[in-house]
Amino acid sequence: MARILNIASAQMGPIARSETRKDVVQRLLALMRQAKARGSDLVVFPELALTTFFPRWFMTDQEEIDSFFERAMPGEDTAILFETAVRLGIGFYLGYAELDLSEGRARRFNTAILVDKTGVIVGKYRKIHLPGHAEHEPKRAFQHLEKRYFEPGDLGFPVWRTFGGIFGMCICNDRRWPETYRVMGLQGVEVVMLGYNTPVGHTGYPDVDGLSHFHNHLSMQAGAYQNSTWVIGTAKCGIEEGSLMIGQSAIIAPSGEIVATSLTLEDEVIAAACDLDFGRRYSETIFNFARHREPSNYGLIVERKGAIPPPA
Ligand code: CDV
Repeated sequence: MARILNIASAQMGPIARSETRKDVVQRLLALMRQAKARGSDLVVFPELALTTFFPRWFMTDQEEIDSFFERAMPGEDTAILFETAVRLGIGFYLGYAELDLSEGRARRFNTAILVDKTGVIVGKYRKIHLPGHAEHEPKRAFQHLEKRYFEPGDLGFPVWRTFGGIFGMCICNDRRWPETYRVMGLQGVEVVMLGYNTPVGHTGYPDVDGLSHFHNHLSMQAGAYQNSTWVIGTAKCGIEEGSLMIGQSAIIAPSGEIVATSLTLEDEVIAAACDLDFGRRYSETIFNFARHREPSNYGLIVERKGAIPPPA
């Protein structure tokens, strides 16, 4: 029997700092209803989807910083997302800032959860590749302080058997690293979901920053093709508190082809019927890992962090 799953990507336009959780959750609910109206089984929301992208600001007041974090999921303001998902019969991926107190100290992560159609959290992922910097850099127009506000995720890159397939998650900058997809590819992943906030002007090199849109699709398309998996990438975008962030949310097939992409920099739903067996054309031929990979030659990938050129 064909395993066709209709998956939506629910892009969000900017979230102002003044918007409350309740305001934002109303927007998420509207997007969830649109996704359901298009026949979707699962909707993928962006990274840090409940607040403005706060790592753009240097803050020292811990109370102020923690106002962007969730202490519980579902919490008071987010419970309605879970209830509505159950009522509509739709699952969702949601990114948020997580404040975890379970180990006797405050730990802060950039987190995503996967919720099934019964409202159960079936998977949690904590962002591993944290971009940016930890200290204030006054020369930057916008800070990118993910290394200050979050610690690297401690859950690895697991996959989950759910929605009739094998699902994995990552978050934003993770999509640029081949290791992200390959670790999930080696667990037979069929759908990788990810949300992102990608400000243009991050590197300060105009030629590099001018290619932000190209690099967005390049990395997701490569990850999909090289690992025989669907990739669903969802942006939060537009001009948010003066910072321009790219859109281009995309649903990408295991062929590496984009089957749907957003047109705006606003709240917008795109959807596609994803055949979860489509990747087998690739995983059983050109990317048959068991037949063609040569791991004994790949040791440096896990042994070495930074590049060390040979002696001159
Ligand atoms: N939120 C992110 O991880 N953003 C990064 C930017 C800073 C380059 C990204 O990789 O899109």
